[in-house]
Amino acid sequence: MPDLILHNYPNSPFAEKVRLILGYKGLEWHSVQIPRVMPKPDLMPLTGGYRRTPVMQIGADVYCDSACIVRELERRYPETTLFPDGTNGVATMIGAWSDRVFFFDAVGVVFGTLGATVPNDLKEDRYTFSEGMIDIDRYQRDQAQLRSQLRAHLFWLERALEDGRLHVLGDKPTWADFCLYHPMWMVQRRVPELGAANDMPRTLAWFERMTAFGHGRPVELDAKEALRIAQTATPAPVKLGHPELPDGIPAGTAVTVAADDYGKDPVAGTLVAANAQRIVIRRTDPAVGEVNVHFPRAGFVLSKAA
Ligand SMILES: N[C@@H](CCC(=O)N[C@@H](CS)C(=O)NCC(=O)O)C(=O)O
Repeated sequence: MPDLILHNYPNSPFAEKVRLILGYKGLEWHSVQIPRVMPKPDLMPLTGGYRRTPVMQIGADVYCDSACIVRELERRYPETTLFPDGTNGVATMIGAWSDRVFFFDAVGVVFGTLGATVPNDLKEDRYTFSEGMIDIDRYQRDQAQLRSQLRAHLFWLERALEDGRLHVLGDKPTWADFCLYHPMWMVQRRVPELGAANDMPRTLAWFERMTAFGHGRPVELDAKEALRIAQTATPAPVKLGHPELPDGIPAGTAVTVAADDYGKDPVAGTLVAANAQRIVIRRTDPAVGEVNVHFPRAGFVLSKAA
C-alpha cells in the first residue's frame, strides 16, 4: 500500500504538476479528492487552515505547496531526479517565475475566456481567496492584453527549445519543465479552441513529451481514511540541513505561517525547525492527533503568534 497521499482535484494545475512528477518518478500513490472551493472539512484537520491545492500527506507529515512537496519527493525518491546535471538552482528560479507569472497568464486567459460559464461559487471563492486578484469580470475586459502576455511568454518557451533540445534545460526534464507544463496544461485543457501554441511546433512537441509521463499509479483513498492514517502515525523526525533559523525564532515558539501572495490563511502551531528552504510546525487536532506541517521558506511568512 503506497504511503504517499495527494489531496487534490482533477482541474487543479498545481496538482497536475505534482501528478505528472509522480508519473515521471514512476510512483504509486493515494489520491484523496478534495473540494475545489471552501469548505474543505477533511483537509483542515491536517493543514490547520492552509486550503490551497495540492497538499501531500505521508503518515502524520503534511506538506503544503508544490515546491515543498517536490523537495520531499526528491529527497525520498531521488532516482529519477528533477535536478540532473547541476540544474538545481536555475530550474528552481525558472519554476518560481512560471508558478507566479506564467501561471497567472493562464488563469487570466482561461477564466476570462470561460467568463459567464464559470460557476458562481467558484467565481466568488477565487475572488475572495485572492483578495480581488482573480477577478473574472476584469479578465474578460482585459482579455486581448492577457492573451498577448500569454503568447509573449509562450514564445520564450519556444525559444528555449529552438536548438532542438528535448527539454528546457537540456535533454532531460527538470523541475523547470514541470512548472512550465501546468499553466500550459490549463490553457490546452480548458480553452483548447484558442490554439494558443498552434504556431509553436517545438512547444507543442515538448508538451506531448511531458504529457506522456502520465500520473504513475494512483489509487483512490477516502478522505476519512487519510485522517485515520494521520491519527495512527507519528510525525517523522525532522533533520534539516543548515538549520540556521533565518528568522531568529527559536524552536518551541508558538508561531503562525501564511502564504505571502494569495490564500493567506495563517496556520498556527509550534515551530519545530526552519532553515532557508523550509519551515516545519507541529500542531494538534482531535481528528488527526499530532502532525508536522511543512512549508517552503520562499513565499511564506513566519511570525511569532500574537
Ligand atoms: N504556490 C502554490 C500554489 C497552489 C495554488 O494556487 N493552487 C490553486 C489550485 S491549482 C488553489 O489553491 N486554488 C484554490 C483551492 O484549491 O482551494 C503551490 O505551488 O502549490
